[in-house]
Amino acid sequence: MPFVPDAPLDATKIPGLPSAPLNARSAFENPGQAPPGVMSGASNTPLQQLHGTITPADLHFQRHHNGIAVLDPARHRLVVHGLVARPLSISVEDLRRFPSVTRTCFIECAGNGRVAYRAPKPELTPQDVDGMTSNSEWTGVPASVLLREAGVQSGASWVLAEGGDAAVLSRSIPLDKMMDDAIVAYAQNGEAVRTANGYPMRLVLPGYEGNMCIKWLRRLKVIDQPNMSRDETAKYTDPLPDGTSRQFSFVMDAKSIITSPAYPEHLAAHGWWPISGLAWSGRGRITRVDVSVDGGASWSAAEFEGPVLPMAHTRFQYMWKWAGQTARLMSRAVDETGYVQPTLAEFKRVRGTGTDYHYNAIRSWTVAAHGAVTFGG
Ligand SMILES: Nc1nc2c(c(=O)[nH]1)N[C@H]1C(S)=C(S)[C@@H](COP(=O)(O)O)O[C@H]1N2
Ligand SMILES: [Mo]
Repeated sequence: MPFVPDAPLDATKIPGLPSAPLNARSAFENPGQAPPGVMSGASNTPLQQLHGTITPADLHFQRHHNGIAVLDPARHRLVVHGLVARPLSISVEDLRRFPSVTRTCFIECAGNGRVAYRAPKPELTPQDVDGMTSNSEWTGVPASVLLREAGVQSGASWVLAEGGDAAVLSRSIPLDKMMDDAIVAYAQNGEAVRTANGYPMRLVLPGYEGNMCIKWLRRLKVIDQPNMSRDETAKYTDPLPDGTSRQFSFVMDAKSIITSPAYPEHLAAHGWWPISGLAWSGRGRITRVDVSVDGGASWSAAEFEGPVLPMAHTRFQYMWKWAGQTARLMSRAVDETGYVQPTLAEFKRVRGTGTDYHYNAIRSWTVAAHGAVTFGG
């Protein structure tokens, strides 16, 4: 348990605390991931407790298929091989000697939103609804630099990325994406990547489904066709109502969620309330977010609160004067390609009930006349 000091009645009358090796979160703030202790599953980010756009590293969601791997950076190697002129075996030290890049982007699990779509109920928090998306500043080496160092041979078109965890998770990534903006990241929000997020190195593919952002990265194999790994065949494929399936649906479509007011908040008084939330798109920048307080009958443009970066969480805000009526709050994101976040009815028509990934329909929160806020409605 961290030391929790009592707040003095008047902090100007006694000296403050001495410094500590780690500047801990205020003892009055207690955000946490949920559920804790999962072996093979997901720990969601408490979106309702965050401000701005960056997810603190210790609150970045975690999704692991067979536990959190603990890798010794002194022994870890990233092997680059396959259709290359010069196979490489790169240590963590070697990786840090290459020229680096830093960029902010979201990572969203392809299954984010599943519970709210499949089993909606009023008592869902933003963390429950959409807590498998997080936004970090990632630092590392462009995958293109490593692939050029290895010398990609003609005829190559895909790269198999593999993790060194007990899941040995592997995915095939189009070579074009790897050469465009993929990063082999060793740092997250200014410090080494957290253990659960792939220490000592992970793949970051801006805008692509989280599953492809291989953590604990140990191998990049240049190949001339997709590997057809378990996670790109048996999983991460979407059955459609017409009996066909969507496979290789890499890019995350535009989406948004209101994080406040949301369950379990309770509006204590009539008057002005900021409707605040996050919007993001795997296809580029968010260009507009509309907010409705009447269940989609009418919409108003929200403001952007901070940086609007491509493939990154964007914070929107809309000041709402609540007069005590029952209200249904919704947000609708539009990205720079002109793509508009679909309504739930549209989404259901196109994707059906068997769909298992890429849930980006518009969601709602209901504010009751007494101020209680619940999911859906
Ligand atoms: N090696 C490995 N990489 C992995 C996973 C894994 O279990 N093992 N999970 C994937 C999934 S499903 C997602 S959504 C993202 C989650 O990244 P995060 O835990 O850093 O949020 O990592 C991906 N990379
Ligand atoms: Mo995922």
